[in-house]
Amino acid sequence: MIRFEQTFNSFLLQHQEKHNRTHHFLILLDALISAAKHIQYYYLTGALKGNLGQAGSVNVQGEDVMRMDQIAHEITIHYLKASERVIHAVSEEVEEIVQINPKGGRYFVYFDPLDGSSNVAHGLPVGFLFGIAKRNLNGDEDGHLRAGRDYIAAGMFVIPTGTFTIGLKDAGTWRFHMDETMNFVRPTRMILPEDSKTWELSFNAGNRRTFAEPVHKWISENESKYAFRYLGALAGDFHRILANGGMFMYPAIINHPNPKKNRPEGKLRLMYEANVVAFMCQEAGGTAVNEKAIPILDIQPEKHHQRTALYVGSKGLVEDISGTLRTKA
Ligand code: AHM
Ligand code: MG
Repeated sequence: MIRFEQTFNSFLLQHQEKHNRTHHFLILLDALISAAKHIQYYYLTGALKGNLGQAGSVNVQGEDVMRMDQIAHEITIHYLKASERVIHAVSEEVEEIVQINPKGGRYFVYFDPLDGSSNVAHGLPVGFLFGIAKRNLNGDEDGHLRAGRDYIAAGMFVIPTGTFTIGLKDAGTWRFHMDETMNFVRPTRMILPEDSKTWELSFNAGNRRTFAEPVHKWISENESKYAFRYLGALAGDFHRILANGGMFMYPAIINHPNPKKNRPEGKLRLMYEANVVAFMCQEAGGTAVNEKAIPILDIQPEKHHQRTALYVGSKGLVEDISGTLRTKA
């Protein structure tokens, strides 16, 4: 039987018509898709081209930068420039804001071009995460430190499976698969399942004793009710949560035996990691909070590379752990 697919482009044109989006938004999304495909190509051929090793330098977070991270960053900046629609971008790979088209652009793009770098050397899944905000049309610019609630879209590509998920403001979260012609097809609206039978928990279990005592206790009391999955790349782990329900968490680390390894602010980055999944989760009927049970999307960032703890997923579970988080706040 022939199966007829809808492409992302036709989906987007219909979305444009229905939600009064400008063609500028479409051009920007096309640029991000081109970047993701290009990164995926490099990733798939990386082992052969020697791109999966260490580049010998450190990124702004003081971590080793792998060659693929740099390549993915350069590719993304190239396509954002070519789109001419971006004022500036914030990339996990670069400390400074990257000026793209300050006079003519309309959007800010916050992105992590290759998230989950510990998987790179093994050719395992990584993510390309992005959030988009619009320029301020109603007053002074604000340093472009936008809270997640002001994003108009956020998405992620799981590389190298080529699955693309995007949350569109007030228009749902949608998943697309890449077909053999490298087109994104088959839009599926993602709604977190209410039935807890399929719910999963996802967190770095090796860290559990380093979490705040009430969080550790909550895990001990609740973990046996759910399946446990952890890949170590947010895009892959969150991909499962969106489909199956449950909760991904990266709590604050405060009780590490080596105090230098504590991360009281959390590990993940607010603007291009936590906000991206929180935005998609909200559009799919879920929610996300930080260590103080404050909604992630309400946090007003003070700096572009700000970190946060993250609890994201099905409302029932995130609200349950929020009660625990409030008791210690
Ligand atoms: P990265 O930006 O250095 O790749 O780190 C972000 C990644 C996330 O994708 C993932 O959820 C988390 O870090 C995994 O961290 P850990 O290895 O501590 O479990
Ligand atoms: Mg990252």
